[in-house]
Order: sequence, then C-alpha cells, then structure tokens
Amino acid sequence: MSFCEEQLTRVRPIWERILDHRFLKETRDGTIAHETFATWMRQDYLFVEAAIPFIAALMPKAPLEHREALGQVLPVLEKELELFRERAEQAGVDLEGVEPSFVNHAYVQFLLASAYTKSYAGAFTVLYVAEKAYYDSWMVVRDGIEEGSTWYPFVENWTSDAFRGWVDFLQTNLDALAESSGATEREQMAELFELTAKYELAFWEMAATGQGWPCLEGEVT
Ligand code: MP5
Repeated sequence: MSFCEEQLTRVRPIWERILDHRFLKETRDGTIAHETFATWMRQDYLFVEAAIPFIAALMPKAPLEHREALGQVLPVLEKELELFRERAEQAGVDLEGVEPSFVNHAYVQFLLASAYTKSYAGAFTVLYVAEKAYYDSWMVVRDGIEEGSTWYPFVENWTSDAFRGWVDFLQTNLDALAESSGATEREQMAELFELTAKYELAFWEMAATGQGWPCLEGEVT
C-alpha cells in the first residue's frame, strides 16, 4: 500500500465526516442558506490568499523537479481569487474587511509554520491533504448540484480535470517522498497528514456554524 493509501485509510473516520458534512450536502441539494455560503466564501478567500505565500515558501526547499509545478500553481491561485471576487459580486457578498475566524487563523498559521519549520516532505504532505480534501469535498457537491446554481463555478474549479491532475501529481510525488524518507520522517508526515485532515473538517464546520472566535461571537467582523 502506498503512503497516501495507508494514511487515507488511517484517517478514514475524519475523512468520512468531511464528506458527510452538512455544508457540502446542503450546497449539493441547493438548500444552503445564502449567508452560510457567503461565510465560507469570505473565509476561504482569505485562506487562498494565504495559500500563495505558503506555496512560495515551499520553493526554496523543493527539489528541482518540483519547481515548475509549484511555480505554475501561483497564477492558478490568483485566478481562483478572481473567481471569488467575480462570484461575490454576482451574489452580493462583500469580501472587504473580513477578519479570519479562529479556525481559519489557526489553519493558516499551521500552513505557514509547516512550510517554514518542517521538512519539504512534511510541508508537501500538508499541501496534498488540503488539495485532496477539496477535490473529494467538491466531488460530493458536484453529485447533485444544479449547473445553474450561483455556486456551481466553485464546483467546476475544484473538480476540473486540471485540478484532478494536480492532486494526482501531488499524490504520486508524496508517495515518492515518503518512499525515500526514514521512519521518523514518515511518522512526522503521518502526524501532519492527520492534522491537516482535522483542519479541513474544522473549516467546513466553521463555515456551517459561522463561528468566529471563542467567547467573542458577534464582536469581530
Ligand atoms: C483549499 C481551500 C484548496 N481553498 N480551502 C481550504 C480550507 N482547504 C483547501 O486549496 P486551493 O489552493 O484553493 O486549491
């Protein structure tokens, strides 16, 4: 069994909760409240903004053969931000002046800390899990959402052949990195794998509940 298969099996209880999350099912079924989807949009816009420096911070550690692929992702992420702005305008969602929620803030700090303080293989693990979680999550939504939905362009973005190809690239290369890592390194990768899966679950929950910061609900934007 490859590293990714082994880890996806190990974290299956978390993964199942991600795929079963009401945010995804309600978006698929067209019953999601406009404000709930808007919360996800505002928070994920900040997350994607932070994903750009995360990828950039991986660059100095990346093996030469990964550089081109990582470099090509940066303009893709800029386009993704454009998609958020375009959809926000269409749906009357204000993306200005948004503060990250507690979960979003923690997740972004974790992303950046992985890039700066962990090995390349460790940070690459975080990248793979975040992207794989989005691919699998939006595939759940695709399986039922009406193509005329205002939110459909997000489905297209993360279930496209191009995105699937990117996730496949990450999986193949994460398996290769794990193959050439020692036991201690693999253990760290496994820990980062699980943590990222937990953050992904927490992110959907945050979007669905609109939870900001503990004990400060309503006092922050
Ligand atoms: C992604 C995302 C996918 N946009 N948001 C979360 C919470 N997890 C994963 O990353 P990308 O860079 O938008 O493809």
